[in-house]
Amino acid sequence: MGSLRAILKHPDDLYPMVKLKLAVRNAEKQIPPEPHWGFCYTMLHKVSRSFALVIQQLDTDLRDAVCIFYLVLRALDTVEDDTSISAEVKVPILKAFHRHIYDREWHFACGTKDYKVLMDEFHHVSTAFLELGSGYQEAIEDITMRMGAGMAKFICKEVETVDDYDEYCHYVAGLVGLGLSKLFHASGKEDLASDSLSNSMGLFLQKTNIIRDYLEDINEIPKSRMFWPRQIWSKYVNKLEDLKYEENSVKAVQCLNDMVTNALMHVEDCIKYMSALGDPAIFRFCAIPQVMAIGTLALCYNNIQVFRGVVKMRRGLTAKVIDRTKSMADVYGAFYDFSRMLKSKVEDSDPNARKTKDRLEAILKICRESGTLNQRKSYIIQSKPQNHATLVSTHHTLSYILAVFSSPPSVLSLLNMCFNAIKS
Ligand code: IN0
Repeated sequence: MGSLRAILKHPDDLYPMVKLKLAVRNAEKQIPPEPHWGFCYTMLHKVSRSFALVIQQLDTDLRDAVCIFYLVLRALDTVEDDTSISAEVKVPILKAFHRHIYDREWHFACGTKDYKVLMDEFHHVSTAFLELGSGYQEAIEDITMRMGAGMAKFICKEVETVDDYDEYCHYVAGLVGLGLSKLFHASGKEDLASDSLSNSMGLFLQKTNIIRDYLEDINEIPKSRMFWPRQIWSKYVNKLEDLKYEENSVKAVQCLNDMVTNALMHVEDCIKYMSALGDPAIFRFCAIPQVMAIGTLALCYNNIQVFRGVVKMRRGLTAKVIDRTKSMADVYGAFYDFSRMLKSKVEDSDPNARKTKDRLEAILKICRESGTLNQRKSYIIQSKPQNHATLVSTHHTLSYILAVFSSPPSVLSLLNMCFNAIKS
């Protein structure tokens, strides 16, 4: 994003962006002194940016367990994703990964940039893992074992049917949901959620990523990665890569809309899962990625740009979601707004228009029946004139900065802070 233009267009993004920037800066300062924990939290910030902040808001022992779980999964992912490693080398590593986490000596050179550092210095992660409570260790080990085996299965297998697609997403994301539910339960803060609802939480996030990342995955060097199921794309084109060619634009968008409609199937379960959470920090941790996902789907639907470049929510909207997602009422409000935005994009000529609208109507109904919608700040409607919104937002931002600093910063450093929040 990084553009002043986006801020001028959405002036009320400024306040949450500055707030987020300061919160990230503050969280990055709170790195534990022990070298292994220091490495883990520094790495967490490098590989997940804003999500690290939400993890850091969890209570201490759960926070440590989730941090390690996140890094173990990222490491497993790094092995799976590295297209330069042959299947013969990769499969045994994936299958044995749940044992490697107990071995302080183990490491395997792969990945690039921050992920290479994570892999080279994996001993810090295993050292920290061995300090977790046994309930946490067992949950992480069990999920790592099942995920590694599932990933190994799909190394030599294509995603053909919609069932394969659900199975693949179960291994790489649904199991994360099952693992997190176990960690929440082990912390004593939540009842144990059902496997089926936990699975849906992961499937909704992962399917959104797979939809959004079409171009990046198909253009992967040395070998394309293909996660869109043949059963869906073969209704529109002969080869998955044909979707990126301009002459197939109409078919490509129809296929994309079919994929979005498939992902929407999980929303009801996700809402059920979130509404059963009791701890406010765990709730935010779960709800923020879900709201980002429905926002991303709303952006991707009927959008040819998915096949041309990167389609991501603007940074200001991300900051707004992080700032505003605190309660179930906020979740209903966000799902309602983004579903309405999606519905307004459905064209009657789309082959799945009826199905998409039915799914959206079902989501809108759940949100309406929650009885909480009139309390929300809308994500879509710009209710105030731009210049008024700019003034209000600037006032909010300045009041916030003055409130968090014990001695008021100079005008120059104030401007600098706003500029940094927009730029980075
Ligand atoms: C996650 C999930 C996640 C969070 C909370 C509850 C969940 C329940 C079920 C399954 C997953 C759940 O959230 C992260 C979000 C994230 O990493 N965001 C990135 C943005 C991005 O585009 O990468 C950020 O930098 O902010 C997530 O996407 N996944 C994940 C991984 C591990 C854990 Cl412990 C939790 C990845 C995935 C594949 C969707 C499961």
